[in-house]
Amino acid sequence: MTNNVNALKKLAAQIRLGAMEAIQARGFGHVGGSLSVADTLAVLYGAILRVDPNNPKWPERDKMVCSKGHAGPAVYAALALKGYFPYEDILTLNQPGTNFPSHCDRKKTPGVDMTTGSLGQGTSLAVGMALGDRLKGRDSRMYLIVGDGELNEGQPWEAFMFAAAQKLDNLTVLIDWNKKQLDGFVADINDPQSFAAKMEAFGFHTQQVKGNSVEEVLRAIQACEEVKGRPHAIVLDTIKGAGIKEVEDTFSNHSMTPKPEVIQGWVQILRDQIAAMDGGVFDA
Ligand SMILES: Cc1ncc(C[n+]2csc(CCOP(=O)(O)OP(=O)(O)O)c2C)c(N)n1
Ligand SMILES: [Mg+2]
Repeated sequence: MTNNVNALKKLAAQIRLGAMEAIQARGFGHVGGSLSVADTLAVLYGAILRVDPNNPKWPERDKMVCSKGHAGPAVYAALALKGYFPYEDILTLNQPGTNFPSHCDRKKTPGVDMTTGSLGQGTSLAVGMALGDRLKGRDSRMYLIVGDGELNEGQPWEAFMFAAAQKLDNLTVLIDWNKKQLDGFVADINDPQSFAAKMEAFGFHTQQVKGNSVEEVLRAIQACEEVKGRPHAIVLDTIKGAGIKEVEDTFSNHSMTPKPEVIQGWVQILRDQIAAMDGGVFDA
């Protein structure tokens, strides 16, 4: 665990690299939404989560639900770097018989706390788990990642309302506001206006930060620990495809099938970035 910003930046780059190497091995996958959330995963697994990779089902652990389950490649990279399983395993992403399916599956992958992928359902599940922890008297925290396009669904809003009514202050909702969903801009498809204003109105302690800045995400998550009696929401102002300029600049960057030489180029960019970074080696 580390609070060192340089180490967290490096971990974020390593998560991006892991996600891209896994997608490279399969030939296609969810590139944009894996990259936008890498910094948040680095902060969670590098600095925040009380977990034990040797005992993934430890009941007192903090939990992480990635409701945008298609960001599996980034989640798997974070878990591998944290020490849940060998890094090479994630290179079986989405292959027949793999334990690393395209979308997160708690029955297959150690460290995955909830099966997700059918968008809109993860919030209800995470709220139920957070409530369950409270009823059992555990001091565990729940961190939930939702997509901005995912919030087109009605179900999360029902669960947000319930979480606030229950004063679930062990819940932190991280909204990956990367402005795009599968086939276009969120604002064009079903304009959410301000997520921050909505979450505040629902009764959440709400912050909005630059979500591709590990410093800002770290500070915001730490600030949640000081606020009692309300669930927390952090709107992550991110870029879909963050960290690889060519992907950021590609309009359709949701699920991509890059030519082998193209994805090899992205992998090399990330390897070069990591080699040039100080911040030491991440110590799980
Ligand atoms: C209920 C449901 N409808 C449709 C899909 C197909 N789908 C997968 S990802 C996606 C877009 C999600 O957009 P967003 O939540 O913004 O994710 P991100 O931008 O972070 O990739 C869609 C429509 C799904 N997985 N579940
Ligand atoms: Mg999105």
